[in-house]
Amino acid sequence: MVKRLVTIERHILEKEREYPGATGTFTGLLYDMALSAKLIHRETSRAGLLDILGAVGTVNSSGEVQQKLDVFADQMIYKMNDHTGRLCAMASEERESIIDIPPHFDTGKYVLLYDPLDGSSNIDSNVSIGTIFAIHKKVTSGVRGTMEDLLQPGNRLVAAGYVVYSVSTMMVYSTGQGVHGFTLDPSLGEFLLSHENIRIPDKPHYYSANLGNLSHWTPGVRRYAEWLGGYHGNPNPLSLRYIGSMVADFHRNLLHGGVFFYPGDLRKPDKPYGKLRLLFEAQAVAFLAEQAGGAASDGIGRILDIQPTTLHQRVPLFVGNRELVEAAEGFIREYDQAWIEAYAPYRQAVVT
Ligand code: P6P
Repeated sequence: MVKRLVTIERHILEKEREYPGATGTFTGLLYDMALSAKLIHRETSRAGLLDILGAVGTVNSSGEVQQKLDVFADQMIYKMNDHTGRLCAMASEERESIIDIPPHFDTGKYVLLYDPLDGSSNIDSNVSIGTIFAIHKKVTSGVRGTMEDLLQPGNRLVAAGYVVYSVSTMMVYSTGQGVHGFTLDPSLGEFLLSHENIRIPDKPHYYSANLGNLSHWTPGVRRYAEWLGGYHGNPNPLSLRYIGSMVADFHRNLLHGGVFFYPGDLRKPDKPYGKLRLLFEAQAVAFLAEQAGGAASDGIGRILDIQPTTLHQRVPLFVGNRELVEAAEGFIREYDQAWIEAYAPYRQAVVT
């Protein structure tokens, strides 16, 4: 029997019909992300054959060496979205500040924030990498977007998703109506629905963290990591899976149950907030995790309630099964008062 083939375009349209308030603009924006993903897939799947591996000799706004594919992916997403009239502004993890829509193009009522190629340091070892995106509605008056439209808490997101370039290329997104996964069929050039309404399994299997940082972690986070592995009375130890590409690590835990965490620490007392970016990494996976029945915290409270103050601000992240995220908060509350006090000034107003 021929299985019903649902392309991502059809799925988005079907979901749009369920919400008369939704407009074609929003649907078009998700199409554009799917097309960007196909074009980035094409380059990443043959990167070893092109002169597109390696670094370009420049650094991004966070001082990280840019890979040729980073720059390609960033430019691809920008060019797919700068002229559509759907956006009033963009922001990229690879660029310092707001990306204005060129003056000769119309603007729209959405803003797009994206990490074009997360985990790109893994590219030349052929390890999975990903694209992350988040979409907010414009909140300011006037035609063009401003930083205020970008610096919105995740509890106002209208959509978020990622693409994971791996054994197969998958696009996973949510518009607040559940989490849905599509697998790219390269022979058709179509993303086909393969994982409808993803829910994080109640029984977790994995934990994902860089245990190489164990010696730097705070006492509570260290005890939490030991607990996850079966110490401190935990009767259900989890398996450790970590490849240093958040999208791939998160995707595994989304499908099989588990927790990914990248905590803050006191290695540099003036930087207690960890490595991951709130707007380009944490908000999107937090939105998806909650849509799939999970949770996401900075170790103190809900990621989606944090009010951003700068575009590239970093945040500790614990994301996955709700009870595993809440356990992390418990260990931190009990053992990490010094860190909580050091982090407090960086943890801006919580917006509920
Ligand atoms: P570390 C990739 O650079 C990234 O931003 C995430 O995708 C990943 O989870 C993390 O950094 C890996 O960082 O310090 O463990 O190499």
